[in-house]
Amino acid sequence: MTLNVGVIGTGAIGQDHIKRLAHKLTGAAVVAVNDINRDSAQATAATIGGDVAVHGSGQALIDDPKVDAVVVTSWGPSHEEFVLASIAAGKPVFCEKPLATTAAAALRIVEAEIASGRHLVQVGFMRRYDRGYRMLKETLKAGTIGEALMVHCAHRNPSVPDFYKGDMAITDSFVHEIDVLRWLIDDDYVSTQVIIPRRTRRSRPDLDDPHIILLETRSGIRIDVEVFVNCAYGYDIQCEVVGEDGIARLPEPMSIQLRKEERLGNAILNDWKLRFIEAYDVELQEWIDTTKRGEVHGPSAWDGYFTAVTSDACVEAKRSGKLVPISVRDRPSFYAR
Ligand code: NAD
Ligand code: NAI
Ligand code: ISE
Repeated sequence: MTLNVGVIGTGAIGQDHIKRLAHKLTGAAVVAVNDINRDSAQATAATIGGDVAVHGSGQALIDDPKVDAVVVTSWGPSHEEFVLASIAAGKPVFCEKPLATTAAAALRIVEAEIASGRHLVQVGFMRRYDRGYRMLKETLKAGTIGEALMVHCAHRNPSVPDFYKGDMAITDSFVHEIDVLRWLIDDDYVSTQVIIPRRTRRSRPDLDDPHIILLETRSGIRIDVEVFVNCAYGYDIQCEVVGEDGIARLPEPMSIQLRKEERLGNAILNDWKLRFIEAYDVELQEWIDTTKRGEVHGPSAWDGYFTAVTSDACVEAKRSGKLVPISVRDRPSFYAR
């Protein structure tokens, strides 16, 4: 059986996911698209081939009886509407991160999913599917470096587009660390603090850059993350866990080491699409396979909610310059681990 998918949002990652679903992965077909920019939806539909419906609204796509499951790759602020509509229609929905741009909106999704009585929502936190992060998690689980004490990370983009402003370093970029570190060390956060160092000359007045974000976990692990989205030199994701008996580091992406002209070096990637290309493939293939079995195994609406609560606390900590507690209600039994 083929899973017939409708995709809302045919921008950068929407087009990328459509190529995967239609041409690379197995078991799915893209049968419908929608974008607020109709020309973009139309042009994307033409690249898919076959009979692809171009709908005038996200709701019309969700209501299309040919659509078995929905992929939401539109702007973050529009996610809540489409995820709630998918739940109301009883259709499985894969939503790109963030699940919603505020904790209140994410909670509305959690409550709607619980009320529906079915697991329908998966959030696009693809780092959990990255081979390097998975190896790091296995190393920690095996006890090779003892108990984790500290985690040092960096999230660096070469540059960001003009629409990227305000708190997006937290709400659009740092959300990946919020999700993947919680999964990696299997612990929840209790407080955060945000430090704004000297601003890079490459940033704009409407965007603080870089940030240093500190998190403390329930068991007392301290995490520091540098988020630097105009670092210029490349797209670079770093993660080092300091344990009682040793240190474990996220592997660098594979690249040829060159000895040339009195230099020894490796190329550095410059695009998130390439850095996590395998992770996106594994994530969506698993989503197709589990959706067909009526299951959800990936990051859940609860994970999306936890991330949104943490992200809201970080934004508050940035504004106040103070340590802000992170308090999340108890995990509902519906989302038992
Ligand atoms: P984009 O701007 O290229 O694409 C978004 C598209 O959504 C645009 O074509 C826009 O016209 C459309 N859109 C916006 N509002 C809509 C609405 N109400 N109805 C229908 N279409 C609408 O952005 P992008 O880079 O593709 O990012 C999309 C989402 O994916 C964001 O949530 C972003 O955070 C996420 N993302 C995730 C990753 C990842 O690594 N997992 C990477 C990039 C982006
Ligand atoms: P853009 O401003 O070029 O295009 C946004 C689109 O949204 C337009 O098609 C416009 O018609 C539509 N739009 C306008 N008003 C709207 C509204 N009220 N509600 C919904 N849609 C509306 O911006 P761009 O470059 O397309 O990116 C927006 C999204 O893409 C963000 O969510 C961002 O996270 C993500 N993104 C992130 C990248 C990154 O590297 N950080 C790269 C590209 C996109
Ligand atoms: C972008 O939206 C992504 O999700 C990328 O993975 C991230 O590294 C980048 O900073 C975001 O803007």
